[in-house]
Formats: sequence, structure tokens, C-alpha cells
Amino acid sequence: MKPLVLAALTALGCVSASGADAQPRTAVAGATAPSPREIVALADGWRFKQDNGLQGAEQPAFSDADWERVSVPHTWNRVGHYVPTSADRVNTPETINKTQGVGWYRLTFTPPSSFRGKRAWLQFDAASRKAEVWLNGVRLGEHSGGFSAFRLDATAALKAGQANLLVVKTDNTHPALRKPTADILPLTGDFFVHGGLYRPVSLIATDAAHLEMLDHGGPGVYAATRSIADGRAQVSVRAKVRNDGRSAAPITVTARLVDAEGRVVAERSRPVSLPGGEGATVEHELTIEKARLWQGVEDPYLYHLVVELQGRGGQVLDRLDQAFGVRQMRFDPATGFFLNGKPLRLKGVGLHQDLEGKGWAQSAADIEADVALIREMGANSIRLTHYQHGRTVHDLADRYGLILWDEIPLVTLWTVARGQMEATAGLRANARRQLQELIRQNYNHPSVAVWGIANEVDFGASLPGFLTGDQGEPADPRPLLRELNALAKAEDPMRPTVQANCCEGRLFAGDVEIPIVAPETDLSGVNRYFGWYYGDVDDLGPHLDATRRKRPAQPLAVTEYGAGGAVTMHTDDPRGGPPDSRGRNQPEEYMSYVHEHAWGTLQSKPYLWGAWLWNSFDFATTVRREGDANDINTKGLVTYDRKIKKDAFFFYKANWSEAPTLHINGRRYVDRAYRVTNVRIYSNAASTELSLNGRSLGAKTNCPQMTCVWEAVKLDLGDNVLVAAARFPGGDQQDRVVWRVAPDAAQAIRIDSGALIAAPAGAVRFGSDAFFEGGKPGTVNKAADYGKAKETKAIADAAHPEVAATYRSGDFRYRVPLDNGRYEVTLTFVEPGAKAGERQFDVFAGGQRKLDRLDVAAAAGAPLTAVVRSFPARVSDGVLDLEFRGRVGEAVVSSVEITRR
Ligand code: GCB
Repeated sequence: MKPLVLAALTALGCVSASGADAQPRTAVAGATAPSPREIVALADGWRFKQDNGLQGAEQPAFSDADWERVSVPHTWNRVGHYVPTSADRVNTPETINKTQGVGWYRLTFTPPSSFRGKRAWLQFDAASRKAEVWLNGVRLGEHSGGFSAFRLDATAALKAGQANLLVVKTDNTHPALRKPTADILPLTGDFFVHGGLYRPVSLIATDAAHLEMLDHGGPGVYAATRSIADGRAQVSVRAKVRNDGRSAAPITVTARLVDAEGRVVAERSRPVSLPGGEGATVEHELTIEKARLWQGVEDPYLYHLVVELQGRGGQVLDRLDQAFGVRQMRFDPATGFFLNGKPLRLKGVGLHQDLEGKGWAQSAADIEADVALIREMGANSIRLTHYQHGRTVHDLADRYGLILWDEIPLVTLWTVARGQMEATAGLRANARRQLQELIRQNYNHPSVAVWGIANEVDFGASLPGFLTGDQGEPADPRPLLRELNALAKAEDPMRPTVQANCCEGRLFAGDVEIPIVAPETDLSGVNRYFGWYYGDVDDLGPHLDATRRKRPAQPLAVTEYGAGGAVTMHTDDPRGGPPDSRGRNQPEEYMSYVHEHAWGTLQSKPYLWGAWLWNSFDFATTVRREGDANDINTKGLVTYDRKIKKDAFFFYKANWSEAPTLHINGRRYVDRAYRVTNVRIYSNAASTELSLNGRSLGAKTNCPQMTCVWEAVKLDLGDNVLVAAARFPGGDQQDRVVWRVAPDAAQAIRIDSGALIAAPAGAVRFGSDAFFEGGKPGTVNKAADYGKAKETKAIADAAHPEVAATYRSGDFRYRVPLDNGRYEVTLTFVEPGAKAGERQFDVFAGGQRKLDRLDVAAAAGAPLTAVVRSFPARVSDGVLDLEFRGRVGEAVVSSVEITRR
């Protein structure tokens, strides 16, 4: 039967606070009293078994005596570990479980006898990614989609005051043709879809008359700020009510806003007579005179939104009490984001719901700890990627004033089979349902700014190798985007729609066609990885300007940017060579370099309505073997176990937060390759001083981007205690690191030219490419790609073949800081591809020609064969200047070794 809809603003018998003087000044007893709902957490005592072939486990007679005992939240998956492994690691190869399939849960529980005569509902905050539910052998229903909450009516099957058996079959089988999950988003993605009941489960009892419990997992109450003018705010509240009783129920529906002190600031009521078995929608307009606004991190002021159902005798039948913030948001294509009319620079992070050892089964305390780290960094916004996150993070964002981007898991693919050019009806229905669930469940959160309907569906013909590979012609994402966009607008006309795209305007090899998807949503966002997967760090700015010029009327944001950072890998100079964006060499310092450049650019673009770095934390993904991890994406600013805040974390903290920040970079690069090095410190102090083994190296003030650099610091042999000291208004602070220089570094400098991380060389130690000016790095090897290991070429006649594989080429020089004296210089050359005669170059030391018209191909006599040349050199002014200058083609060198004579 069609639900009864009652018109707005015709409140009968309403009580409203009108006019400033009418605002109640005293706290109203019971304004936020506990709900008459009874809620029982079903957390402990579950039995669990992962078994794809199991039959009959939903039957009460089935024996689960040998099943594992677990508590919910729970997932059976455990994915991703750092290498090398050791006993103190959270995840190790032995503890990993990447099985995707069916997981069964059984729970025997006794609900209180007070549930008798009530309506009973089972609430699953999430079940991944498909769930089927039985209570006492009665099938209650199913749910497709691993992230949204859902409820099932358990009234008929529940036995109050007696033992009940709840059985849940979950299935996180990877979607593929003819699989039970083929139509359930996400179909792919750079994250591991964990299985199980990884968010809380509860049982709720309500009166027969109650707020709607089966509204796509939503609260049944939907409130929005309609207007704010001269301090007066209009808030509309839509309450869906239902009478599950047999006879008509006369009820009064009250909506009220209560301030933080417990004072009712606005209230309206109206009676409604609900026939048995019917529902109705009641709308109220509430006015707050002198509203205190929810002003983001500056003042995240929250009211209570209380909606109450009262019976004939005034008894409260149902009550919902949610936080509510009065706020309006605006997005301007030229000037960015505005919260209640005030410009607000969104400084954001991307976030996955994933923690080493627990995977997606994070507790509320874990989520709170993550949000604390994000706030510590100084972020004021989170992009909740790439799916519906739970209530806890939304509540925390409301409380702390963080602006949220919510999205559904429409990630990259919407068809599972080659040649399938359109999303199936089943997938479209699933996408629509997931979007409705996202919007209804999170509608009331003041923190939620936008609804994201897709991530990177515009790969077009450039589909990356990490995807399944069985795609033929690329399908067009736009029909599905249009459908979802229209649905989002119908569900919530107040919030803009948005998507994050990957590819528009990037230069692909050949003429790869990319569908232009940005116009399909209100706002647009670009995930761009210049300096990582492609291009140079400085390409970001011109790229953004060009993108904006294409659609000047559409607000633009940067929805992802970043780089991998392995805390056990280090470089002496991030410009020394390319990182392995899909392989191992991902030094921590390179990550900082990318973030420093990217933030410098983003900060200078006032038209951006936001920017979210990728990612808050390292997270699990089975498409990667990168950095110092397997099955982990290393772009987190904090490690997967949350034990280490990488250097880049402190870059943001110094730039974004007000908290005194002082952090010496490279603290984990203890055993240094070179004696002379730059020291970088992230500091937001007015003045920062550095000392080395007790000697002051001077103070720096007004450091650009809160980054103070002491150039060419000469370290002592042995231990070097570096202490940074700064004075902040709240007191002095210090940061201290200890670096070590081995005695060998006084005798020799060995540079692995073109290498971002020096290759191993047995008994001797090379540093990464450093002290150079000009030229560009190269390698004769083939870099790793998704699913493909690095290809290493064998090099003949090289003392250190791995060192010889990378090179620097062009017209360039090395200016190597050295004590004055006499040295032997040994250069190793490997011709990357030119034939004899095609490349000839000179090498000078201190201005003297040492090698004349060297032709590496001719001298080697065979491809991939090393040529070694040595010569003496004298240093008299603290620097050895080695110059490489082409005569025919460019100069090239693979390694530079300088030893004392
Ligand atoms: C992206 C994706 C995200 C990946 C990220 C990466 O563009 O949206 O899911 O994890 O790049 O690290 O490559």
C-alpha cells in the first residue's frame, strides 16, 4: 500500500520557539532522554567457518561444535605484510589469509523477555560482500553490497527470552561471470575486499508504531538546513513513520532541535492517525533563531535532532536522537569551497577502512585512533574511498568538523566480461541500491559534503595492467553515470554529485581514446600522479590549469595525488633516478619530495575546491609487490600497522596544523652512504636551530613551506647526533636523530649514477646518485609493472653489474665535496643502446680533460659490456668537479668511484 505522505508546514498543535526571546532558556528534562528502543549488541559468542562447499549450516540441527569461536567485528582475511618479515611484524606470510569465498557465522543468543510483543529488527552495519540471513531456520532475507548497513524484520522468527539461532552466510567471492557476486560492486580496485561480518551486528526492539526501520538502512528521519539568514536557520525534517500493529494508532510525531546544553531551540509536533500496517511521511519545518552554525574544524557545533513518536497517553513509543549540524556549503569554480559563506581550504586525505592484523574488522577505537592521526596531520577533510564507510567515522567527522566526501564502490569497471558493452540490469540495480543506501544512511551528517558516484571509470582504451585483463573494447561509462547522477539528485537535491577521474588530459602513448566523464556530475575531481606513475612533479600545475580551462564553470578538485614510501628504503637525492612506481625502489625521501612539490602547486591554485592526498595509511591490495611490502599499497603517510609516521606526515603537520612541529627528515636512514649531505627539517617554528655533535650549524627562519634545509653538512665519522631545537609559544621543542658514517666513507665516495637507491655491490658501499648537476637518469633494465617483475640485464665485465645497469646521460657534471688531497677516479660506462661512433664524449676533472672522445660501444666491443677508466685527480678547494660533455651525442656514466691515493 502506498505510504501516506503528510504535507509540510501544517503542523497542528505545534510548539515552536519563535523569535529570539522565545528560545527556551532552561534545559528540558528528557529532551535527549534514552530511546525506548532496546538495542542488544550481538558481538560475542559467534562460531565461524570459511567453507565454500558447506551445506545445511542454516538448519538449527546443524552442529558447529568444531567451528572457530569469534567475536564480531570479524573478517577471516588477513592481507599484506612488510618484508623482510620478522617476529615483531603484525602480519607475516604465515598469518596471511587471502581466501575469497563463503564464510558462515552462527550465533546462539537469548534476547531479553522484554522483546515479547515488540517488533524486532536485525541490524548489520556491514556484511561483505553478500549476505544471507536465517533466524531459527527461517530465512529472513539477503543483502548485496559489502559496505552499507541493512536491517531485516526479525519479529516473526524471534523467540523472546529463549535461545535463538542466528545464521549468516557471507560471500566475498571475486566478481566474475556466473559467480554469485558478478553484479555486486566493486568489480575491481586497488584494495582487497575483505569478507565477513566486519562491522557490528545488533538486535533492536521497537514498539509496533515506530520510525521506518526498513529504509535502505537509513534512520527513517532526514533533516537538512534549508536556509540561514541573519542568524536564523530553517531546518526541514522528514520523518517516515510506520504502524506495524493491526489497528489504527493515533500518534504524535515531534521533531525538535536541542542545543549542547540541553535546551530545546525549536520544536514542532503533529498528530497522525496511522491505520494498521501503514506508513506515512511527516514533514516539519523547524526554525532556530540565532543558530550556532557547524563551522568545520573551527567550531563543529552540534545540536541534537530528536524525533519522537508519542502514543495517545503521551507515552514515548519511539525516539531517534542524532547529532545535527546547521550548515550550508557552496562550491565555486573560481574561488573554491565555502562553508556557511566562509572560504575554507579543504586539506584532505584519502582513507581505506583497513588496519594491519585486523583488516576491515576495525573496532570503533581503531577508527577513532585513525581519525586522531588524520587530525594530528592537520587535515580538515577526508575522502572516504572507495565505498561506503561506517557510522563511526561519520560521527567523528561531525564531532571534529571534518568535511567528508562519501562515495560508492563504482571503481574502474562496471562489466565483468569481454565484449559486454553495458552494465547488466543486475549491476545497475546494485549500483542504484548502494547509492541509495549511502545517501539515506548518511544524509543527516553535517560533515558529508558531496556524493561520489564513481572512481576512475574513464580509463577507456588505456585500462591498466592490474585489472583482470579480459576486457575487449572499452565500454562507455556515461549511461551508468547519468543514471546514478539522476538518482543522487532525486535522493538529495541539496548536495552536489562528484566523481574522481583518472585520465583526461594525460598523455598516453599513441592516440588512446579516453571518455570525457567530468560533465556527468556537478563537480569534478582528478586523481593525478605526476612524478610517480607518469610525468614530472612539476607537470601537475600546468595540467590542472589546462583542465580548468576546458570547463571553467565546473568546480575542480584534486582527489588523489601521492607516491609510495618505504620506511626501510632511502635515497641520498630524490632526483637521482626514477622510483619504481610498480616495483621495489620506493624510498621514503622520494615520497616527501612528491608531496612537497604537489602541495606547493595545490596551494597556489585558488580555484581548487579541495585536494586529498593518497593515502592516510598503507593498505592491503593484492595487486602489488612494491617498496618493502607484499600486497600493500605504500602510499600511506603512516604505515599499515600505524607504528611509523613517515617523514611526509610531518611535512603536512608542519604546513597544515597549528601544532608545534619539528621533525628531522631521514631519521631511519641511519647508516649513511656519504659524509656530506643536506639536512632537511620540517618545522613551523619562527626559528629553527640545528646542531651536530654539540656544534651549532646555525638557525634558519621563514623556511619556505616549513621546510628548513642545511646544505652540504659534513658529518663526523662514526656517530652523528643531530639535534633540532625550536622555540614555540607553548615552550621549547627538540628533535634528535643519530646517523652513522662508516670509516670507509672518509676514504672513498662511490656513486651509483642514475639510481634512486644504490644497488648492492658486495663488500663495498655505493650511495645513490648524488652531487650531480644536469643530465637525466636511465637504466638498461626494464622496470617492474603490475604483475610483472623487473627485468635485469646481465652486464659483462662489470665489477658491480647492478650498479652498472643505471646511468646518467646528457651534458652534466658531478661536484663532489671532498677533503683536499690526491684521489683516484674510476668511472664505469655501459652503452645503453648507441652503436660505435654514435656517441663520443669527453670527461674533465677540475677543468682538465681526462678522457678524450670516449666511445663506449667501440671500447666495449659487445653490447651490455662494461668499460672502466681510471685517472688521478687533485682536490684543492674542497670539491672535485667532474664534467661530462658530449662531442657526438650525449655523455653517459654508470658509476663514479673516488678513492684516496
Ligand atoms: C588511483 C586509485 C586508487 C589507487 C591509487 C594508487 O588512482 O583511485 O584506488 O590506490 O590510484 O595508489 O595507484
